Amino acid sequence: MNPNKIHRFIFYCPDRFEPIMASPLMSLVHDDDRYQKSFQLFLERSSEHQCMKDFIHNKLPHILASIGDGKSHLNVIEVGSGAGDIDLEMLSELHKKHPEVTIDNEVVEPSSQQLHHYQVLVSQKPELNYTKFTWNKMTASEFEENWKQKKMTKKADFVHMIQMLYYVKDLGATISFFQSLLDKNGKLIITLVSDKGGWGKLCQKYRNQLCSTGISYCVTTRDIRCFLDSKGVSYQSFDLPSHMDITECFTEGDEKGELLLDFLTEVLDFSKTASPELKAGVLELLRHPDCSSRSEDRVVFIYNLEAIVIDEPT
Ligand code: SAH
Ligand code: HSM
Repeated sequence: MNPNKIHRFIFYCPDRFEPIMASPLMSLVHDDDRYQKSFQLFLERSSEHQCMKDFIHNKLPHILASIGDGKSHLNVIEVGSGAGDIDLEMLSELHKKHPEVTIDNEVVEPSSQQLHHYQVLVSQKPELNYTKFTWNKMTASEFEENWKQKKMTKKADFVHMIQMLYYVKDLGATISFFQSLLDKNGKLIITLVSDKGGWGKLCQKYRNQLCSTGISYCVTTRDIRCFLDSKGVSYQSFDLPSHMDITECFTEGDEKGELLLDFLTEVLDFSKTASPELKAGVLELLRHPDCSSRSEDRVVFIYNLEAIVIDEPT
């Protein structure tokens, strides 16, 4: 076997089985400080959190209406919460829909910085007294291991994984585990970038080069849909159009542009470590009219998120 060929990630779409070559590129998520910096800048330059909030306020209330089956207590699991801003918006919609219930909230987040920000946010909101938070500083797979080791029998009414499945090795096994925790009428919500739009095109064209860093993967909701279809799991899906100002990416040596490129490619120090061909190809794709629009002197990357809603296992 060629040692340079590695299969680290299990893809579920039929066109995705060719082996991935080992690469000298490092995954951005390896370096928590730089990941958080580039994620923060990405949030400032993109409409991502706004489009998530639109989904949360306009669609989520209907999705959450049927959960709980009349119970006075709900269990929630949030995986890859980041600093918790999106999670708390969701919690607040859940509370509005079910104002009488108390909530147990398991937060699963491996970054201590992010977990700390989330804890500070919660400490500033005494109105959250209907919720008990359990802080799990760990990855999704460590959480699964712990859960199984402790032989937990608790069921969840609402599980969500917002923009985090890029960082798990086995997408299908992770989804199946969290879906298996759902109680009657429970819901699992996943969001990722969609195969439609600029990010999908970037993943499709450069998956082999960018995916070989071993810890983060070019996955889109197409991979989720392929997996769910193969298992006969039904789901609802919502398109969430978003955009990001990537103008700075095209100024050689621009510090912010480099941070944004790291986030777009998920590669640590992409500008300094990628081959000149890969860098030129990625930049060309990013500014191609299929992926971006020009407005005045700005280059705006157009992409979609997709939210996939899965019910309890049948
Ligand atoms: N859900 C938040 C954060 C998304 S960024 C939001 O939408 O704003 C992705 C998050 O996943 C980061 O906070 C990162 O620390 C976390 N993460 C990375 N690897 C993970 C893993 N294996 N399991 C769970 N979370 C992970
Ligand atoms: N590859 C990471 C894509 C992303 N993460 C978008 C959050 N938003």
